[in-house]
Amino acid sequence: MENIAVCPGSFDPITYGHLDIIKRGSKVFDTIYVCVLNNSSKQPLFTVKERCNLIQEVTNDIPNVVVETYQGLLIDYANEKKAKAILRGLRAVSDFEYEMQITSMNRVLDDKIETFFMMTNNQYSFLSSSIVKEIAKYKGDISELVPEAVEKALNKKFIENI
Ligand code: COD
Repeated sequence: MENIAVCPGSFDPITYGHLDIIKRGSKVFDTIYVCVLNNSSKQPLFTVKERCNLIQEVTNDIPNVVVETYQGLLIDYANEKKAKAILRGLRAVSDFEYEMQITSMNRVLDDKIETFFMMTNNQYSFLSSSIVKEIAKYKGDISELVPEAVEKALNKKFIENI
């Protein structure tokens, strides 16, 4: 039986931290559905389509990764995909409370789907989409933080928004 995982997030935009979790996860699971979902507490900079296109571009070389979007509950999407697992990344203790809350809530909604956590690579433990956007906004160097395609998209976005 195929081991399917969903790697959900806002990915606004995808960073090397996200990409590291997706790459490492792709060695453990047969298929990973990277799904762009709505986080109602965040105001995205990129449209869903832009975010999906960027993820697609930077994961093109990983054959068992599929990029999609979904309007609705993560757990419903995971069931549609027949996923056994939800894959999340953990950076610092500060992530823990939030992750525990959504994991517990997802388990209330469906206790057959397990959430798996992968510790961030030390190199990316400080990295978040918000920090990258902040640095890009003020024209700082983000080349070590995001793939080139994302860097270009961010620079374009901030030029457009001036
Ligand atoms: N290193 C390792 N992991 C990282 C790094 C890094 N540097 N940066 C981010 N990550 C991890 C995050 O910890 C997270 O696990 C994942 O990557 C995605 O991060 P984000 O910030 O892009 O995504 P979130 O946290 O905003 O995603 C939240 C969801 C969109 C998944 C959530 O809101 C959701 O499920 N929405 C759908 C509606 C729903 O089902 N709601 C009920 C939830 S109980």
